[in-house]
Amino acid sequence: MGERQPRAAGRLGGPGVLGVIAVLSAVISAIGFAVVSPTASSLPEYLSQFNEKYGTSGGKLDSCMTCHQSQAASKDNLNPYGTDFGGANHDFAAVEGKDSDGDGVTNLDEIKKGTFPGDPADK
Ligand SMILES: [Ca+2]
Repeated sequence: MGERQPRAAGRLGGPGVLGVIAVLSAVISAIGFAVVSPTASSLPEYLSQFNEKYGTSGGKLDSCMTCHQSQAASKDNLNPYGTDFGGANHDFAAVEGKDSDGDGVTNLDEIKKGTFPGDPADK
């Protein structure tokens, strides 16, 4: 029973590498959180009101893209529907009859059909 196994694992730094990976992923997720949360802070309130009103929760329109031109939502990148909605003091009903993106389909019809009311390429 004189077998001796070289402790190669120690030399390769097994636990050390895992530790570095753990720290790195923690840092990366912290950065991701810091970048994402401020831009999204104002929006979820209206998005949840939208979902509640139209029953769109979990669907395609349950998205920043409903009112913004990108997922990085800010008030500087509102799409035509978001602009109209803001201009109507955030009254959904007030903009239902409009065709904000000018594609010939009213906002309410687009919402019912599950297309973006602020994207003329989607109707
Ligand atoms: Ca439309």
